[in-house]
Amino acid sequence: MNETRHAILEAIADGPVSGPELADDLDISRAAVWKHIETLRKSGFEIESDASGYELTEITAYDGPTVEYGLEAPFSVEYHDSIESTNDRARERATDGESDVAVLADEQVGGRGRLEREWSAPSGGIWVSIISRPEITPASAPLYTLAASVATANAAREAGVDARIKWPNDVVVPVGEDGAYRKLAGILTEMEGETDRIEWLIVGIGINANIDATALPDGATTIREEVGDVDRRLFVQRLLEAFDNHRRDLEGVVPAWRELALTLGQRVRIDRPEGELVGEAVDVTESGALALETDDGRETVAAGDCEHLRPA
Ligand code: BT5
Repeated sequence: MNETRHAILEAIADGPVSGPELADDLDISRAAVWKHIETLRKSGFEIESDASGYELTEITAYDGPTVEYGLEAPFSVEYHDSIESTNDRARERATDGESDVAVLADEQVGGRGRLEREWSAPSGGIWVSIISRPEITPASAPLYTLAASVATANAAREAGVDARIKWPNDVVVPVGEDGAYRKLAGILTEMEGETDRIEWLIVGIGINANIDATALPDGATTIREEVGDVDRRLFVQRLLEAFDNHRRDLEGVVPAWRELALTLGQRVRIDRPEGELVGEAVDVTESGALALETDDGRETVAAGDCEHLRPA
């Protein structure tokens, strides 16, 4: 956000400050103060004004400036009411050389899952794609996906949802005790680079927030369905802050992931290009691969679709 507008918000957040006082403190004209206040109001900051001055009373809007305001992570936020796919837009910005941008949308009309599957993303959800330029090898990139699922699950848990993680990238809500679940969020990581170096990495996170589950495919759940609507602005801020913390401490990601894993201890079937594998999921390795105990011994899988099987 524009620095002057940010300074105005900080000043008027704790009580009324007069226009002349703001103009003096910021070394701008009174007319400029008024213009900035109008711009802020249009961005969704509710600013009251009376004889004692301007006061920030509420932030109701969900958009770029309101998400950036108060965000304790280094991301600039680009917001769209409606977009094809936030991952596609983030790709464009990453290709232009940018980093630490979060592309956010209220609705996606061409949302993508993994392997070109469709992702339903109606208005009311949280659809966000974050650009990073990490100094890690592509082999460690899955840690970014795990970091995003840990950040998502914990943000949902803070909102009161019993969110857990299904390997590798689904945030789910368990149904009963036998490993069944409904899907709350999915993550799509895409990157560009060479064998030993990542140019850019985009983590796309889709969270079914303030949406009726009936608007989504079978097997999906939403935050609305589980606990009622959330303040998406605060939710995204917690999500971006947690993700930023995890990417700065990649060694802590797998231990944090294990704590939330619904998959460990389950009998699973992994569908992968080389063929399917059935066994008990026993651990996740340091690089995020799933370790399975199969009839033929221990196997590790780096990628694939995972299905929880009902106990025999
Ligand atoms: C994923 O794929 O779970 C990754 C989803 C990533 C979405 C985000 S939103 C922001 C960013 N921009 C994008 O365009 N994408 C990312 P996958 O594991 O392949 O799961 C896809 C499958 O989940 C579909 O085939 C459906 O069966 C199901 N599905 C589709 N939409 C869903 C939804 N909203 N909630 C739960 N399940 C859904």
